[in-house]
Amino acid sequence: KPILKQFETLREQGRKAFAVLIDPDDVRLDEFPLLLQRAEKEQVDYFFIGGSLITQFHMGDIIALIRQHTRIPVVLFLGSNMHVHPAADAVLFLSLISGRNPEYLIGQQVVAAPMLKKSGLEVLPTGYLLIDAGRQTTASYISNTTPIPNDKPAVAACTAMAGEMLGLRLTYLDAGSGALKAITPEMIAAVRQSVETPIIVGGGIDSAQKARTALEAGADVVVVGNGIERNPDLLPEIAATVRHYNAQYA
Ligand code: 1GP
Repeated sequence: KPILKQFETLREQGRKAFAVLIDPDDVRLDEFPLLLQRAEKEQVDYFFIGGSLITQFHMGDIIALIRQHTRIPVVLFLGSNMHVHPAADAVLFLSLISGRNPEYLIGQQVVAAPMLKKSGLEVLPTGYLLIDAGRQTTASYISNTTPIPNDKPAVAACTAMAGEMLGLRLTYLDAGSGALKAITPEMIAAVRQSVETPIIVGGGIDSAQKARTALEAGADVVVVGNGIERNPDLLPEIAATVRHYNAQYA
């Protein structure tokens, strides 16, 4: 089933999904299979792979290991179209609609379009909103954009609405990797009320409680990267939180 359809079904049915973000730069290939076995056992729904900066060239090895150890779909989440890899299943085709830098609104996308068309990857048109994280993140530095203030849910809601009206099919609220503050439930709820698209939430989710708060506020998919890198036990904890939520409400 196409991944966009899977996300839309989550939203329709009130079910939730858990995506583990793999930053290729932080992967130690010898330890990686252990994480993969754990992810498979805990029924992680997606791997997102990417980062604003990628300095190591082993994306292909990482995807090959994922295929070897799991059946979990691989979604590229790229800071640059230089990092497209055809062995993945899909790519979040991000337009950074919280920013006012044309390069990340449409410039990069023009350059990537012909390559993506040939790649056979499923392209997921995504309105990408960077939210202030309590400190400057790599994503806002590299994109040279100002994130939406953390305490302005209406700005996020109107931005998401405009993205949906422009035809973007997913909304990604991101406080950026290693955020000090996760996105507030007020902001997630405001976006939820304003758009019909599935909502992906990530950045600074480093506890099962924060994941649960995001799900209850209206996130359809929670994304966790750094938290699991720092504490691998967080993976089963968040997986259990998502399963529990689905058993209770879906
Ligand atoms: C960042 O949404 C992701 O783009 C996840 O962030 O690494 O802080 O979990 P963390």
